[in-house]
Amino acid sequence: MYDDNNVFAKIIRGEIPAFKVHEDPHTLAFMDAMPQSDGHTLVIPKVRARNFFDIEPQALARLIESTQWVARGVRQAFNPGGIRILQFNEAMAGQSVFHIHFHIIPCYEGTELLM
Ligand code: DGP
Repeated sequence: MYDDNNVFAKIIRGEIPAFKVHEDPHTLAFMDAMPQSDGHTLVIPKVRARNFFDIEPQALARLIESTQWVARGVRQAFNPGGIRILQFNEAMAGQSVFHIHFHIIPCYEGTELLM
């Protein structure tokens, strides 16, 4: 089940603003509005997909390729000690926006992360 009124669908449609760092025909990346650390970035597909289980394999492959590309840019821009790549499915697992997305979360010395 996919709700077209979720915030990421609105960002794709340009109905609400986002700090975009990458866009191609299939994916979009933008800064997280509630960052866990400096450089926390989200990568989403443009297709309607609620989660990891809903998305078509080809769209997932494109999303992962885009995530790798963006994560390389985040690493270069922020120079963290490490980077977490996270993805949650359903509220029980911590998902709050029901349009599949990957988190790119830079990790720094002395900074404790909630996710
Ligand atoms: P998750 O818990 O995996 O569904 O993460 C959703 C993330 O989306 C969370 O880190 C906060 C972020 N977020 C929620 N609403 C907005 C928004 O309107 N704009 C942006 N840029 N990020 C948002």
